[in-house]
Amino acid sequence: MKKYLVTIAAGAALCLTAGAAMAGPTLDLVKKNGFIRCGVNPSLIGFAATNDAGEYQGFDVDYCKAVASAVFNDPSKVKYTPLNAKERFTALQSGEIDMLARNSTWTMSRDTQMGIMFTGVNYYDGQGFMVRKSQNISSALELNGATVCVQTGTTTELNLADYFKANKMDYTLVAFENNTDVNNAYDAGRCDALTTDASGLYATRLALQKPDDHIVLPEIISKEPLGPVVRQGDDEWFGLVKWVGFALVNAEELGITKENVEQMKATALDDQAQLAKDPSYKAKGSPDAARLLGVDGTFGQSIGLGNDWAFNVIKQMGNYGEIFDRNIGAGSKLQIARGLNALWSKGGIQYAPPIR
Ligand SMILES: N[C@@H](CCC(=O)N[C@@H](CS)C(=O)NCC(=O)O)C(=O)O
Repeated sequence: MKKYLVTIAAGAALCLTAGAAMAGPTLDLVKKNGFIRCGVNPSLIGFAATNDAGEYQGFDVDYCKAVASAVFNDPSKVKYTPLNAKERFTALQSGEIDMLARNSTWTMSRDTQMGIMFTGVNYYDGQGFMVRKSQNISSALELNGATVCVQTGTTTELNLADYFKANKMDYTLVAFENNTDVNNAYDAGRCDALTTDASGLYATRLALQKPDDHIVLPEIISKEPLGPVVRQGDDEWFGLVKWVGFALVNAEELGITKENVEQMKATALDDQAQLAKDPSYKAKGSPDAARLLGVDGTFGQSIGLGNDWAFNVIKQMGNYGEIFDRNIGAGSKLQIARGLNALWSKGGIQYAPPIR
């Protein structure tokens, strides 16, 4: 019996012990440089684009800033590299950037054959079509014989071929390496339809001469899980970038916002102090919040950071829902509905593993 108990205790110790803190080479370099080199889209309104002051803003930009907040408690510690579709992965492979946050679809070949890894999905998307209202088209299935504008080096051009083939339709391709050329060609009437990720269609439409003259057709022809990407071979950095995303989603689930995060942390600290005095004390805050905010446990250490890593992210950037709303959702020009990007508990599929 005694031997049996010893075995259980040893097993439990083994299962619960966290690994020693280890900063990977990328984090070391980032700390040495004093900033994160983040690859972003040159101009995709709502996701990554420069404002009048020449500063990058947007949903993807905020992911770079969230990582900078975790590492430096300062979202401004980012150096942005604008990259088009063709250049983006090479910039990561060559070490020119530390991470990529640029509406990039997580596919098997990209994830397994290119020396890069997707850290998660910050936006569940799908490919759609935009046409001029004057064409009186209400479905993509009416596009037989159409001329379609598309950007090269994307999943978009591959899905387009699949879709037309599957529906036994013909099309003429007008392809460009740069988005501006795609949009200008469509705006000038050189093609009947423009196709890209639905998020990109809404962003592109705003940049056209007369946005109201165009509609997005209802068909979504592919799965485009968009997410941040890092180089293979640095597990610690991969973990850090990945868990910043999970922290943002967990914060939304727990109702922790930019506004109330200080208060939530104070409550967690008070709970701990009361519990130390009286084990029967009923905590006011949730244990999940205490772990996320670094009050309980040492979770930051395992990704090479301090325990206030997630607290700093939420304090600087807000939670996932807040980032979504102000850049592309209800509080933005784009007005994109949460849809698939609502939390799993609210009808969407955004779901983060627990901090434990
Ligand atoms: N998600 C797709 C498409 C991403 C993509 O590059 N989309 C275009 C059209 S919205 C874009 O962002 N272009 C901006 C640019 O290259 O400047 C992929 O990863 O291949």
